[in-house]
Amino acid sequence: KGEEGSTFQLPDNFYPDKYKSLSTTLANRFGSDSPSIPVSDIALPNLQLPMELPYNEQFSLFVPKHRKMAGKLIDVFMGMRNVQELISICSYCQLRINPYMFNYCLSVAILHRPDTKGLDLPTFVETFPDKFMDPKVFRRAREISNVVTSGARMPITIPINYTASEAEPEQRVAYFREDMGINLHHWHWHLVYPFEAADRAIVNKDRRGELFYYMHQQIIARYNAERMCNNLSRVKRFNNFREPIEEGYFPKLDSQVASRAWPPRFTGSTIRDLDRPVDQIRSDVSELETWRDRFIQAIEDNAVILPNGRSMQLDEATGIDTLGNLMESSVISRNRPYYGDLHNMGHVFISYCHDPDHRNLEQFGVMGDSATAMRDPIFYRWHSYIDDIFNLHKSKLPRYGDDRLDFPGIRVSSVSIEGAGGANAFATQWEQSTVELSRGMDFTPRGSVLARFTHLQHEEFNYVIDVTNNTGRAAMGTFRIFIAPTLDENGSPLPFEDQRRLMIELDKFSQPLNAGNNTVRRRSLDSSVTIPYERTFRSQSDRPGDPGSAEAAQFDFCGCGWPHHMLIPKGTPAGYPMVLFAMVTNWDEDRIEQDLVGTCNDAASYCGIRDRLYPDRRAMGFPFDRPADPSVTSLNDFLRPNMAVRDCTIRFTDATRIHGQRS
Ligand code: CUO
Repeated sequence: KGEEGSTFQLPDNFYPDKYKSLSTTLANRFGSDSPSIPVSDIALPNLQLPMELPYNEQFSLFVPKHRKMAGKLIDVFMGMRNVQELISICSYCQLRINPYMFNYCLSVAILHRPDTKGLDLPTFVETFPDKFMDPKVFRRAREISNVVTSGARMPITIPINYTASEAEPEQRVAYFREDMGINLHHWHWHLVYPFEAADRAIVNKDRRGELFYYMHQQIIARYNAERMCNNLSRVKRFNNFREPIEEGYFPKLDSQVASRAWPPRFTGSTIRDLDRPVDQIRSDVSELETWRDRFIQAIEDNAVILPNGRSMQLDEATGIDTLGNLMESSVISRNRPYYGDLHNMGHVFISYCHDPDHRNLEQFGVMGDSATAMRDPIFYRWHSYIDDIFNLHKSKLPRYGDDRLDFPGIRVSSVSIEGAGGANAFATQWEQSTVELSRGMDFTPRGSVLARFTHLQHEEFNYVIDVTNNTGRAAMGTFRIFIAPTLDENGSPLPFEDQRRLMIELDKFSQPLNAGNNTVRRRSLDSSVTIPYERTFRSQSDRPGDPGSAEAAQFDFCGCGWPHHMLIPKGTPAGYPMVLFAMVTNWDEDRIEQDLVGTCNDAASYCGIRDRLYPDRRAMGFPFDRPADPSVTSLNDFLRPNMAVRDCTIRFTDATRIHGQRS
């Protein structure tokens, strides 16, 4: 059994509960209508490597051995000749392969196989809710599903602040770190951009390394704004690997698969040399430092050393992409043996600092899993450091001159917002939403079990941008909208160089401009960085159309995207000052010619577009991706006629409403 070349036949109706959602989705769509799944005889591929991970262990994309196992399993799923075979191999795998790894690899395969495109991936929070919420919920779910009939069940409420008390200052931004939508976005991003697969096309996506840099840079910019709204200073980068980590983190998550609590990290922990035979990890902290030094050397030399000893120049257009792939690293790194695996192994070192030699038989902490890493304050310190290194490269690039910044004949006379918050004021508050738990429990409750949780929300608004087109004919503009804090932690105006790194992309879109005056209105809901609320937290009852219908498939098409409810930072009750920035560039110079019919592209800024080129020719983060001319000391110095700014505030109201019951 399990040997290469042998065949197997499984009974129908074989799925254990843990896999139900993903596997039945596949079978419902392509198999029969009945819950039983036809299993065909197939030649069994070699699954020895993926089967080495015990069934009840945690699985981490960042652990090299796990990554290799997953790469192999992805290859197996990708290699099945048709969906029938894929279903068959799934049914063979699911009692034998670790559920987390199975779910990850099957998700990657479904996203990348031509014959499963458009298939509904059940939201990960429903499949593995234990990665996203307080385990007390599951105990309660068990209780109520035994005693209360499904129609009479009230949602189980998850408190918003349950991982630390107010004595921990970092807790002020726990609503951001522990937000389900943010963690789901991060999980999905890494699903769309896997590190390893034999089919290089899965890994080698257009500007993948650059997007790794940019998407995580934006997370840091957003987190810093969030911190500043909460009277915390900008995040301190984790650049000295020998220094104790000040921030502790106690995740209060249980793994249902491993039947274990996720390990905490105590205040003052230090990363230590790793020697964990069980994970085939043996690496010293000094190795991390060596990779770091080589990486920085490459930036200083503006060239990467290739395995054959030659060097490859880093150019202005693609240097950041090369560095991103080298840093992450993925199998498309130009020289993994030399530059190593800096970013991923940073996650690994941090996530094992409580048990570096496995003497206590402990698993990794939340930093070891892309679905949970963003809960931990150290995630932001690590990625802030990574971002600083990328910024060294960006700082060496030529400054943008008039030729790159101007749009001759186009003048943006004003930008503003209109909405329920009042003129140029964003309004935020708490909101409660529900998520379905019944699919992801380790028992099968009869009927629905809902968890109610609290998250940040903003009032929707419109951007209003007045543009004069003096070119004498119609033009097409690319609108680029950002927002940033205006004052530093001490209340002094932020210098341009600091402020540009805090710029949060809110939207980017193209729009025709008639000759003469134009007033462009754009809805916040249409943002190019977010996915709609319903896609982040969809539950069966929210879903339009019949499961498996074309309508449902389109709706579920892709889960990557910043959650819309987190578009705007929290602000403060008094109104936190921010500056809104709008720029119009020449679409003829920015555009990428490609067919976007049927693609999921509503969060393209942070996620790209599936199977397509990144839809903007400019550097990601343009025009703030690099320092400006030294004469520019403030944002006002930077402005051109085709740009405009507006001072705004974000006013937070400490009240909670139920989603769908808008005030
Ligand atoms: Cu997304 Cu470090 O890459 O977590």
